[in-house]
Amino acid sequence: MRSSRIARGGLLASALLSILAGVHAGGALAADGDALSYRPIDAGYTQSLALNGTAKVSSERGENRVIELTNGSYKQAGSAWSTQQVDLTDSFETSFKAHLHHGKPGADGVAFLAQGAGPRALGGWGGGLGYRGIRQSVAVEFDTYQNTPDPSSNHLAVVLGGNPDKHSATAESSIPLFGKPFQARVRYDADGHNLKVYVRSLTAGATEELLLDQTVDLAKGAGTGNGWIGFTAATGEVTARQDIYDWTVDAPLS
Ligand SMILES: [Ca+2]
Repeated sequence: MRSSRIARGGLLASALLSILAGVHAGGALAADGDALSYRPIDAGYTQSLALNGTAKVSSERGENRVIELTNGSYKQAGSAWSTQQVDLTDSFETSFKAHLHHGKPGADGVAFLAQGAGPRALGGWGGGLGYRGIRQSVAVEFDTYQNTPDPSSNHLAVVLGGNPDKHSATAESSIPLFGKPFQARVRYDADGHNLKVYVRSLTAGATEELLLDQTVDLAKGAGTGNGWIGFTAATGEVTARQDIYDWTVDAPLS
């Protein structure tokens, strides 16, 4: 089924526009059928990204485009979704870099989501992290501000149903989420309904660490097998600039 979809090269090529960076021929996903690798921010982003609220694309890191989800003002919320939908009944992997900065300390953090609400989805500000209220979603939050339900001001969590007051799993981050850029990798194994989240400091020689290893059905959480993936972030009475860049998606096309 996946192979046959991939084989319809002409249709896929036109659907992908310029976001397609190349065919991913190796890696663990290849054993489960060919996957496609694309970078929603870096090329043709006006078509490959849906931006909402305070989110915008800038190019502050040299030639690399950056999604600026919040710009450091109060009570902001922004979201950015890949317009290329992802088959949430299949395995995929995505990695990105985040830089949460410009506050002392800053709030509130960013979240990666798989969701079925659509490319205009945007939730509440502050502790809502820009996803509160997006009911058809599974969120992985990188939370830098301790609200009442939170274990700390430097934690990760898996959250279902757009309710950041209730964590399905939490982990203290092994690196500071605020202040310095970091890389995160999210890997979903659809057969085992397993979600793994890794983080790594961008400091030379730093190693990647597995922080979340959770059973969760993304298609069920998103309420659809054909969903959107992307990011939300928010500020409140405390603020930050919250940027996402170098975002790569390896996924079978839906
Ligand atoms: Ca929080």
